[in-house]
Amino acid sequence: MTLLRFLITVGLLAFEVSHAQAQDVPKLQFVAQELLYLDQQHLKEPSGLDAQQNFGGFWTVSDGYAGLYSLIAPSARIDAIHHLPYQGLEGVSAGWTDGVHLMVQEETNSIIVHNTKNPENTAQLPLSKMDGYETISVYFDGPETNKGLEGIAVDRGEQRIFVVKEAQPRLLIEISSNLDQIVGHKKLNSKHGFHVRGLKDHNLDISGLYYDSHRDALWMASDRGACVFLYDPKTNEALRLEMHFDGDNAPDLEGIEGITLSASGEFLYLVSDAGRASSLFTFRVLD
Ligand SMILES: [Ca+2]
Ligand SMILES: [Ca+2]
Repeated sequence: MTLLRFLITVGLLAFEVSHAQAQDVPKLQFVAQELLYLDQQHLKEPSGLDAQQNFGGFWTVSDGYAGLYSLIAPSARIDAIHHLPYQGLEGVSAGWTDGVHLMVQEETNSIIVHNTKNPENTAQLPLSKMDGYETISVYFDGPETNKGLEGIAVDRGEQRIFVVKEAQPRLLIEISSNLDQIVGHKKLNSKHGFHVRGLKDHNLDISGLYYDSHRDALWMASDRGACVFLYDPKTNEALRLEMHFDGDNAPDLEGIEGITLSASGEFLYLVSDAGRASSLFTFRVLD
């Protein structure tokens, strides 16, 4: 093989690989924004989101009120509130076992376990009481209490639970299925794909988490980055997803703190904690 032919062959192979990767990356097409600021029901800071796979609704939590909200969409209205003994909740996942909701409380860096069928047994499980905490304790030292847990997601198939620390540093933590052990952790650094042009690295946060069993990947929302990352835990690489809008009416995604997919994976949903502009956003996922 001549050198020229070799170079052309290598070039074509590289093109095919990058082309295949580009095709595998989903894009997001904006569909709708519904305001989600419900003063009377104390839902003023929507901060976590999960889909109710059988009913088409959602679960959400709010920092400022100790409640787990069942939400109907479209029309973004509340159909039930489960009152909880804990507030300051920043993330929710309903996919663990039937009736059980796992939430995160930022100030104490705890997982809250709540069973809607047995609500008096709600438990608060601080990471600091779990086996293996010494492997991550250095990241939680210091007086800053607003850089703690912001998201939770579950992989029901493999019985994995993930939580994310928002910043300083951004950290993905895996918890054992019986919620008593830190199994592993990964820093979500700029070199892993977590960067947004124009935003300093220490300002980029991760504020919402969802596990996608079809892709074996984690979807992550960023409040300050106003964007969505798709993260592959096997390669430790994240991609920031392109968003498409009709015309110039791009929604303001600053403050997004919750993220989930529809059961079919066809739609991505986000909630924002943005005062009276707090909203539920719908995007179509284009593969
Ligand atoms: Ca919040
Ligand atoms: Ca925070």
